[in-house]
Amino acid sequence: MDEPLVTYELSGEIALIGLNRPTKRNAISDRVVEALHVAVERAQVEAKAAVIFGAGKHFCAGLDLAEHVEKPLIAAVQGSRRWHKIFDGIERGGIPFVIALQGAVVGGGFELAASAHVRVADETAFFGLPEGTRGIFVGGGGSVRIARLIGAARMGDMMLTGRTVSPVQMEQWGGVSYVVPQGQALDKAMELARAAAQNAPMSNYAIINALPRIRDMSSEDGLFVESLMSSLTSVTPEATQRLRDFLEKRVAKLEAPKE
Ligand code: 1HE
Repeated sequence: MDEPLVTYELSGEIALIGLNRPTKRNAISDRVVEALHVAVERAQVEAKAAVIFGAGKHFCAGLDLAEHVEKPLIAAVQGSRRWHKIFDGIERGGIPFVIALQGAVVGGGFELAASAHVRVADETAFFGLPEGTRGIFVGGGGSVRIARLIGAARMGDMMLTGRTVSPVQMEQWGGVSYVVPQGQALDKAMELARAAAQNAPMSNYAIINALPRIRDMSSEDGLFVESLMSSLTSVTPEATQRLRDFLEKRVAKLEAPKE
């Protein structure tokens, strides 16, 4: 039997979703993006958080260029809209997605990473947007998500010059939140996903769904929606219990970071 293009495994409350086309550097073909969609939908039902990773030395080489050559215009537009829908299901689904990055995080691979909620890179990771070099443009939501993460000027620089960016630089730009030693991105991503899975599901839902929407609102509308979300989450039985647990000293206090 053929290896699946995307692997899926449930580890306790965490869904592990793996791009599994290492011989093509996990390039995203139409079939890969559909298999990713199935896995993401399944995770929303079965898991409290999910981790996406790429098999092999590279996270993802982006769009499958072999499949893209001479694609009819309408198929290219529809393909891009499909990526939007599927990546939106990650960004604005119901559970936190943590992404583990190594090697190439390129083009559509970077766009996929930008749709997750937490990004962890190991020190082998490098980020590139070679669309300019290839004669195309981003089509997987990057002009919105990557531009908002790192700034349109930096994104434009990467696209125009074809430069690659180190994980340390990307962390300074806000494109990743953690840089870990080689080979440790998946473990760190699992640790973070397990931590996020402990939150009240309603809080996670609010964080995932309200934050990107509030970002797109005026300050006045954003503050109003914040008040609604804040009161909505605080009246859940889970919030009442968690607040009592703290007041009655049944849970650990926050600590200063160790590093
Ligand atoms: C591919 C792809 C791909 C590799 N589509 N087949 N993405 C890019 O412009 C990145 C192009 N790829 C690379 O620059 C390099 O492959 C890597 C730096 C990622 C990895 O290098 P390396 O030396 O480990 O691998 P390789 O020998 O270049 O590639 C191994 C195989 O994967 C080879 O196929 P083979 O049959 O000759 O073995 C490559 O052709 C194949 N391969 N990358 C198809 N991308 C929604 S719009 C998003 C727009 C974009 O994503 S633009 C960015 C496209």
